Amino acid sequence: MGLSLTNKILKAHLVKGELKPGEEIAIKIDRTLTQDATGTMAYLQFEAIGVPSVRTDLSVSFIDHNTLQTGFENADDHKFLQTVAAKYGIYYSKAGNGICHQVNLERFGVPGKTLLGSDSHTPTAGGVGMIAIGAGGLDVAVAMGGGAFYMTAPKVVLVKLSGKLSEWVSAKDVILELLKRLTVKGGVGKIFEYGGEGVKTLTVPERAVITNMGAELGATTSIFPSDEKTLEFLKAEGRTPDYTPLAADSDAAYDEVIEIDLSSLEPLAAKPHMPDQVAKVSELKDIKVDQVAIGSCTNSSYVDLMTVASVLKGKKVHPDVSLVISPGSKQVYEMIAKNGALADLIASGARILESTCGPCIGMGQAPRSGAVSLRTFNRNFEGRSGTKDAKIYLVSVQTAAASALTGYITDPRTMGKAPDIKMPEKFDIDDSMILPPSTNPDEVEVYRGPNIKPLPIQQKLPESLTGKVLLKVGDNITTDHIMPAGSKILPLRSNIPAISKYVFESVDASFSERALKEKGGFVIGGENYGQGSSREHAALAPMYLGVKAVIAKSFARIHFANLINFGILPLTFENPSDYDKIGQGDELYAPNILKELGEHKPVTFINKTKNNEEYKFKYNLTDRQVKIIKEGGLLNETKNSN
Ligand code: MIC
Ligand code: SF4
Repeated sequence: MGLSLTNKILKAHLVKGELKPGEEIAIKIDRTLTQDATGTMAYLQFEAIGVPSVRTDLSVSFIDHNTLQTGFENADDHKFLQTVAAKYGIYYSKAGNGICHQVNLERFGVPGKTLLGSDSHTPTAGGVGMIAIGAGGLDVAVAMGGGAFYMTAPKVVLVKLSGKLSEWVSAKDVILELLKRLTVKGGVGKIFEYGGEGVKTLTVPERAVITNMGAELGATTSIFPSDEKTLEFLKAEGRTPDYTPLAADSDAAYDEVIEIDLSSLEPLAAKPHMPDQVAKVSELKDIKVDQVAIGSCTNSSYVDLMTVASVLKGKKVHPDVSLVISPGSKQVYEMIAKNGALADLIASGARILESTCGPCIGMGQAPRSGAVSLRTFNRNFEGRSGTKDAKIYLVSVQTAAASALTGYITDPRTMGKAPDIKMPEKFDIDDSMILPPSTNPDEVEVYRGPNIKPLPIQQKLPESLTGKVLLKVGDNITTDHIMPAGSKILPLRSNIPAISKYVFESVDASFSERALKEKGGFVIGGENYGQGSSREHAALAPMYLGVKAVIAKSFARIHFANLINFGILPLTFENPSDYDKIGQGDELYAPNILKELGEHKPVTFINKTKNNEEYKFKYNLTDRQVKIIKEGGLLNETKNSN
């Protein structure tokens, strides 16, 4: 049996373990990516590791999340990131140059390489044939220091595409179809590899829409082969030498196969409040729309914005709709400005924002109370837009543009002939906003503003644990629930004592105060706990508040790793019905936790509130991970083993 493309790349980068699904493996990381909201912590951790310069082929620090600058915090962080980059051999993409994943695809994506990014949508680069994985900042810091990345060897799923997308149907509808079939936890432990005849019909930016939102399946990553379309894209980006053709062996073995006939798809939308609540746009047609937001790392490429401009040209946005647009990169922005499409967008009544994440992460443009907002983004978790009761639908640019004109959710197929926009043969290239590292690193002094606070340190795991159940939650809790973002909270990412006040704010605003008062405790969760973003603050801030273990039905991949990295035990129920027996406020006691972990036995918890009822909790941890937990996290473990 031959190899899948995924396993070919993983095999070429394997430094430890065996490529058997479920086994722990370690891979060499060629490149890293950070963004400003996770980057400050990642670089503080990198500094703590203490190597003089990054040991990757290439590391890039992007500024794209925290650009609202309503106070000194963001600007201070940017200066910190710029000086750290200059000192340690890292390229620095300035604020305004674009969203990390879009710029990375345009300027840095190289088939066959591995990329680790401190952002969950790092898999976007799978559109150009990379194995690109999202991780917590600490894992990225370790990779920058030359360390391998530990992960569970994934199952490889072949998504076999046939046919061709119809008019007005787009790549966004392909990934929404998969989300409909598989749900937000359907991809956990898997890599989605695209193949089949249909692949040839998709350009790299279209492929990147699909790999980007593979993150919403909970997948480790997604990848397309590197073929003539990849060459076309790299050539248009002036990077022909970066091209290598890459494909799976013709007799490659896969753990699962899913078939999608592109010709059979129609416009789809994810309804509030989860990306897998997918319905046909044609069935949502009487819903009135208050806001339309176009952009994000999913849908902000040149062809996407040209499509929107072409639909809006000569027409006006509906009087009851606020249309906001953020181009994905300076390259896209400049090109639509030069060719007049930007003027068409402005003339139609669109509000044009800068090239950043913006409304996607609640940095401005929060909709009105109870609003319906159509977004071309990738996540519609409750409250993420900045308005708790807003109803967010995730759609394609075609559906967004059509609806902006009519004021109702509109199937774009009712709009007549679809625009026929081609990817340009040559993109405009100007890398002047990507600053190379200093040639005199010793002379660079790292700037640290008052918002940069030292890293909190976790204690070693004691022999026994005791504490209250601080919170009990249900299924699919996202890291946006655990550690919200938005314009008020995001600027505090480099200040853990300050940001920890907002942990679980939208679920239970008294959480942080109670946790501090009780000197920590436990959290009980349902299925897929910690899905969504890679933000390690969803582990770091609870750690600061004294959370010792999270006991859930199952965990999402990145959050699971982040909990371990910060010394919080991720436990699962040996007997699933115990979930119902434990209540919020119950006092739990784990008398022998250290010993049981050492012996790889399930851990025993006693519920003092419920007549000393006894529970057994499991943990799917390797020896390496148990050691990290015992030491109180990866940084302690790394320091102690040096
Ligand atoms: C997101 O889309 O939620 C973010 C903001 O990009 C996060 C990273 C972060 O929280 O800083 C992600 O997806 O990893
Ligand atoms: Fe930025 Fe949104 Fe993409 Fe996250 S999902 S990187 S916030 S654009």
